[in-house]
Amino acid sequence: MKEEIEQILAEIQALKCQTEKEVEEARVRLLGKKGEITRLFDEFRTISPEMKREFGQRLNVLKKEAMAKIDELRSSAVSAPAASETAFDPTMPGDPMPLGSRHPVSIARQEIVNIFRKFGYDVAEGPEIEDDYHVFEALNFPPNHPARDMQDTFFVSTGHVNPLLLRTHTSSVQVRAMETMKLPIRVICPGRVFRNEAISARAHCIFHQVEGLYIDENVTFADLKQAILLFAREMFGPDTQIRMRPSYFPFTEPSAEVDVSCNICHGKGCNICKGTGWLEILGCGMVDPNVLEASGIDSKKYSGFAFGMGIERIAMLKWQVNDLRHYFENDMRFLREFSSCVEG
Ligand code: 2U9
Repeated sequence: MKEEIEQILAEIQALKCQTEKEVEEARVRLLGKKGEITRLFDEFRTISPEMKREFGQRLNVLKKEAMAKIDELRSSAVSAPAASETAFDPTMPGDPMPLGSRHPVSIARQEIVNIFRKFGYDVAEGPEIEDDYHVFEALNFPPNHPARDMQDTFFVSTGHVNPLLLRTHTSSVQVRAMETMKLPIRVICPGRVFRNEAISARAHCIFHQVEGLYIDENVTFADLKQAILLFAREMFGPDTQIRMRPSYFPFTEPSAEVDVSCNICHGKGCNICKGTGWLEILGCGMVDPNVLEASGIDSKKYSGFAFGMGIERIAMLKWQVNDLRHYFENDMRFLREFSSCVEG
């Protein structure tokens, strides 16, 4: 028995295993029900009491050594790779990659821009962080106009003559176009704008606009009305009617707000148009001579019209979405509704 114990001890010390499976096999061979150490314990029961004292201690040491070695080997062994890892088949087709879809605001912007491109307008973009001059001063806003108030505008820097701010409309892009482009100008400016507004179903502090500007000799209000009518019919259908209501903006004179006939009830009155048969879509007007002169354009020779619309509002009317906040929350259930929309 002594030699056997010495031999198993040497075997334990030399034992090496790579995988968890090999460790388990070694454990069964040494300590399992029919293992070598278990067999020695069985033999131990049959030996004389004098020998028991000597071999009892040796056997206990052997068992402890074996258990410690198995624990040590188990903690360093690598687990066997899963069947799926070993059976990788490079000829199998890959997992399908789910494709996203265009955001409805992006679809509506593209549709509006494409309509005006067809009419011969160029597309211009400009900075979202602007200066007071391009957002307010060049557009005939008096110094104390409420839009300049911190309640309405997000200022990036204050205390300067020409502070930096987040543009509240894309009109600043048209001002830059007037400064840099040769006349006549026909330009459309899509972009993101920022207003210090409480978020609700009808208002948001970030939204998107498309504004347009046309300056040439002899541009009249009749040209403006025709451009808006053609746009409305392209956007909302060939039977669409428009009506203009007088309005006021610092940068246009005269100014108007434009409604289109309700494309849901066709003028009969429904809850989308609140029973009126009309839906407001944009504001417009003849560019104020002060605005032309501020950018160095001779207002005696040239005249122009301008218009502006909120893209979210157009998209709400087009797809009958009743809460503006849907456009900003990125709820997949909402976005998926537009996956089959193709812009015109
Ligand atoms: C220049 C001269 C004139 C752009 C215009 C509007 C009328 C207008 C609003 C509609 C809803 C903005 O998104 S909204 O809140 N816009 O009503 N915008 S005329 O007039 C300009 C722009 C640039 C140089």
